[in-house]
Amino acid sequence: HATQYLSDYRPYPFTLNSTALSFQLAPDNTQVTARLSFQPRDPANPRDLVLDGGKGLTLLSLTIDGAEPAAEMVLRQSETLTIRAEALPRTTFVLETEVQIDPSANTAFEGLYISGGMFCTQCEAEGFRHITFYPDRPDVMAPFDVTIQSDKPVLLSNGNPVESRPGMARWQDPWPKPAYLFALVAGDLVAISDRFTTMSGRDVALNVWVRPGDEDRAGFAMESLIKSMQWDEKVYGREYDLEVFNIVAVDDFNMGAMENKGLNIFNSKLVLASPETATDGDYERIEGVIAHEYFHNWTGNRITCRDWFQLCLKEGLTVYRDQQFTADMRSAPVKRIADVQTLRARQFREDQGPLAHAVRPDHYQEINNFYTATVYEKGAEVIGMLRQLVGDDGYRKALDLYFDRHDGDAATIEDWLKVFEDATGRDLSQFKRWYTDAGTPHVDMQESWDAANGRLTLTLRQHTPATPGQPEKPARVIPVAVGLIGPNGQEVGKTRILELDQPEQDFVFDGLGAQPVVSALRVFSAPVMLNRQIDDDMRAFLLAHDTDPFARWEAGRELALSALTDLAMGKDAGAGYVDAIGQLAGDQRADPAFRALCLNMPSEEEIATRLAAAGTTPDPDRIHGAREDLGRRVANAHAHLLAQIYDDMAVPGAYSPDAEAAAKRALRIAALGLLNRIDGGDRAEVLFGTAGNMTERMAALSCLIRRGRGQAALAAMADQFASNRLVMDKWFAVQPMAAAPEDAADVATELARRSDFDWKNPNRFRALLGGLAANHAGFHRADGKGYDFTAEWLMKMDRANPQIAARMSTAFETWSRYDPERRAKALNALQRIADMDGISRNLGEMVSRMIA
Ligand code: B3K
Ligand code: ZN
Repeated sequence: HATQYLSDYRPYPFTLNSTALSFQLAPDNTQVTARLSFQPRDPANPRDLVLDGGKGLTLLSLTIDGAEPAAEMVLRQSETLTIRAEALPRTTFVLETEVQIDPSANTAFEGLYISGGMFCTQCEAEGFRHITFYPDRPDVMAPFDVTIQSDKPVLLSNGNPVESRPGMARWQDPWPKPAYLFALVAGDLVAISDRFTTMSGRDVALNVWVRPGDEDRAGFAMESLIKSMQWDEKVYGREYDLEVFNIVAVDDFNMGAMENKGLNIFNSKLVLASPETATDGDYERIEGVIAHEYFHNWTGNRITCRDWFQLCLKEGLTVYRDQQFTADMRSAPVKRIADVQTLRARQFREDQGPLAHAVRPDHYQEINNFYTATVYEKGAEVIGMLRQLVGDDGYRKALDLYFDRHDGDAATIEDWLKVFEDATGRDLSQFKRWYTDAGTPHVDMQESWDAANGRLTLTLRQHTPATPGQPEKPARVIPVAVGLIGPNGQEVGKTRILELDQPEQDFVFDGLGAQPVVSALRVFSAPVMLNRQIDDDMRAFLLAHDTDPFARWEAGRELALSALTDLAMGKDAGAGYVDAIGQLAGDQRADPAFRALCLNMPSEEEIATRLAAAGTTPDPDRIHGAREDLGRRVANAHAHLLAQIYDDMAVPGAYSPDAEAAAKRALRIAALGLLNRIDGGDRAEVLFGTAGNMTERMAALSCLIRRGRGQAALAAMADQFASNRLVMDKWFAVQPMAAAPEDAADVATELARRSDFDWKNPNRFRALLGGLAANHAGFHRADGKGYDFTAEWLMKMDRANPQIAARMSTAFETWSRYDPERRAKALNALQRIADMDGISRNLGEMVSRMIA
């Protein structure tokens, strides 16, 4: 499998003036006619026309300006079709091809496929080449004119509808776009509909299309869409640009959702929600992902990527935008803390192992393997840092210039940084390392206090551990936001952004009356690991007094992590944490969502990552034991308070997914999780039987499983929701996740034998394998059973759906940080995968990077 390099980029030798497609849909024999109007870029230098085209395409006919070229002028190779330069006119010409494809055989869900009887497409990154022969690269853009013939009642494509009668529909998309943004849907669908008037007065028809019977679960998605459209106008001045905006929910989908121009396609789990079937977390994700895909209309579609190495150009920016949106819709501090938790759990973990890569990678074998936490979440962090360095006004100016200068372009990270340089005058050449260099910087902070002169000096040092292919890491620009708190708990001066751009630097604070406590890395101003000398008393002080909510939460987190890592290494610890957490839990003035975040202990995975970063081999069983032990101590110490929180936070009346009610439920559930360690599961049993919403029912179910008394509740739920796939996905996921570590792999093995383990459905497969992988000590069971189970299923899945197999293989990405016995077992499982016959490029690349 060949490696692609960023440095090999060359513009396509032809421009594509227009694309006309015509589909005759049939499940196993769909015919696609493509009329492509090309123009050579440099007529003096004739070039072959190379089109991408997957193995599944059968070429029925090909003409150039209406005439068939000589057979030897057309060359079919396994993934391309080449037309020799000699057969091509020197000016504009029309290439027409007719191909046959078989959507019913498409189990990879890439290109045109069938889900629940409905035709749908997924083209990003390189799926369009499985539909017809085409220059399938993001820098080749054209307006599309699409005709669909089918007996399905609803026929959709990108752009505006121009013609429609029974059996036929025609759509035109005036905005030139790359093939990855193409979409087509044909099915028996119903819509919930609304309208939106844009800031300049254009009227837009909005539809959320679902299967008949699901309409009553689509309302929240529509509300979220309208909020997103309003927000992008208000905050970024960006208006929608077509007559219609369609969203379609499908059951078989490789990821969350896709931003196809004017026709977003969504995994049904990110559209459908009702209080009985969806949790607060599901509602928040739906709102965020609807916004994310909508925001892509400007950051992704109007301005796209020159090549796939630039993926973070659209993804990092769009994640940054959807994070801002959620912060505005809900609580900004709570959102920031949640985003940092995700970043640490997924991106720091990725950066620590063999899959570490730069936000803008410079080589790949399979681009679908790079839709990662690094490209997305760290890509968003990099933008947040840029904003801190240039200020809010600078950010706004730069974004205005970006939209102005690059509308209609396929752009690069260089273009992006240049608009910031031109708008603000700041030199960003060193900052660019955040895009090109992999790895999480470690920042050490030392304080020295000069009492005679009232002067505090902070010495900051940075060091980034080596990552695959990048042994040396030069210093980066790291914005470190610092506040000072006086002994009385009062803030001393304003938060300062220290710009650390050397390996080591001193920052001086003068004119201080008494030694302050330093609140460092406020708002998590940079995606780094901060090491500072600080004792538990100072942490408790920050937890009580810090005015920056992130730093305040972080102080509690640090207390928990230091206790847990000490306990996991057999030391006695935790008393300070148990006290401090009780005070915070009882702090009535604090937002319930914030208190819930503080009550949730760090995950076992996070403890393992922390230990590994400090050079200690994590022991999954001891980590599990330490966390159980500390949780029980917190519950025993504060049983009365927790029980009171549990009762007080019950939300009476009808369920509403709003942030305030969700916050109360979150705190209630956090209290339940702790109490469940000492009440034998009694509260959970009552709650499961009485809760009127899925948020509390799932929490109760998970608690019951943890106490070994989940059987009746599981049976009741399977009975009630047998025909609701999304609920049954939760049912499949929670069992291996909440099982005792020694049972998790057996539970998963048992579930995989069920007839409703429809493993080819990506959601179902992710539920089971992801549920096991989320049970840290269960997946890393010492006898290797977790590894073997996962490896067997990855090999099976790879033959049907390589993207899903590759994605789920990241369960192994940390394998090399464990003890020699586990390492040997994990490596053995990975080696078996690597040796399999006909392994896909997707899984092949992942496994070879992991065992390199
Ligand atoms: N752009 C799509 C992701 C496509 C993934 C292809 N393997 C969804 C999103 O990020 O908005
Ligand atoms: Zn995206």
